[in-house]
Amino acid sequence: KPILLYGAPVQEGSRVRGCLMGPDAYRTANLAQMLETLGYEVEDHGNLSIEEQKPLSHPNTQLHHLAEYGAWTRVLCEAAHTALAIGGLPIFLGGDHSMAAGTISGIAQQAADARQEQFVLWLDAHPDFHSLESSETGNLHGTPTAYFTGHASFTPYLPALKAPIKPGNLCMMGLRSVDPAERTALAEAGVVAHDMRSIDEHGIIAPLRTFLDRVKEANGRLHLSFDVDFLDPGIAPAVGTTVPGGATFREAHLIMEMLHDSNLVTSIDLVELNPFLDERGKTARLMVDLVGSLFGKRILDRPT
Ligand code: DIR
Ligand code: MN
Ligand code: MN
Ligand code: MN
Repeated sequence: KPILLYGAPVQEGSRVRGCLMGPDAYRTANLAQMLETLGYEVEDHGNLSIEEQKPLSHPNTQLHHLAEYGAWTRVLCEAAHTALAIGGLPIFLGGDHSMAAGTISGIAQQAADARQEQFVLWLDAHPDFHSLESSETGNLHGTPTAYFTGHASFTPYLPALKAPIKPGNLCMMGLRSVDPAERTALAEAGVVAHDMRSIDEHGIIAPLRTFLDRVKEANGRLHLSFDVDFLDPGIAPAVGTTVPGGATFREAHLIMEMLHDSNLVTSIDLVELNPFLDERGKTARLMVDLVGSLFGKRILDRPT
């Protein structure tokens, strides 16, 4: 399967500017070349874009860039659906996490066309499970999971959802900043959510294996949505919403290696990289390295 790269220079979902430079930082850090070295065919489809939007208003006056959110969701939904339909493995280079409303709704739609069960692994310090009404900051990158699971209504701002992701098929790991409304909603919806305490207590292997076994059992597909702030800020400073106590270098690589061995990942978002906040490309390079592990880069051969 060829790997298809799509730049999604989305930064309207946050108040911190700089995510629009994310796609080019991945290119500068040699993402495509690294994947080619591992033996993959890679096509860079360049950056997606939206038209200029007229502002939309909403009773929650904190919300900003609602029209842009709708436009990006339409563009990314279409791109994700097409990428899978033509038999590629898309990697969406973000861009803030609001882009996942588009990528994941498009992917879910194509999985439904193919009559396959879609699962999502959400690596993030945040669940991004706000509705338009419950968002306190008004930052729309805090809302995509509530959209693509169908848990909250985003009508008429976002496209009508054709194939929701079942909340039980959405597994979150790394949570350590959850707003009260999100906490209630997550439990009510039945999202599989592992906070950092759970990782401290059980490590990442047991919960990840349980989830991957479920995907395999359902003969399902797995989308990985990887927010840079899943990682500890000490190793990954280039993100607008750092939260202390994130995943370590070793934990992150192990997750990627286990995902590779599972052979279940069929699409990926890399989100929230803000190169303006980086230290000489340190975070971009780490993300590229992690993608290497995800695509089979290993230290030594392992007996099968
Ligand atoms: C917070 C932070 N829950 C909000 N969210 C995110 O703005 O609603 N930070 N996604 O990365
Ligand atoms: Mn996020
Ligand atoms: Mn279709
Ligand atoms: Mn986050």
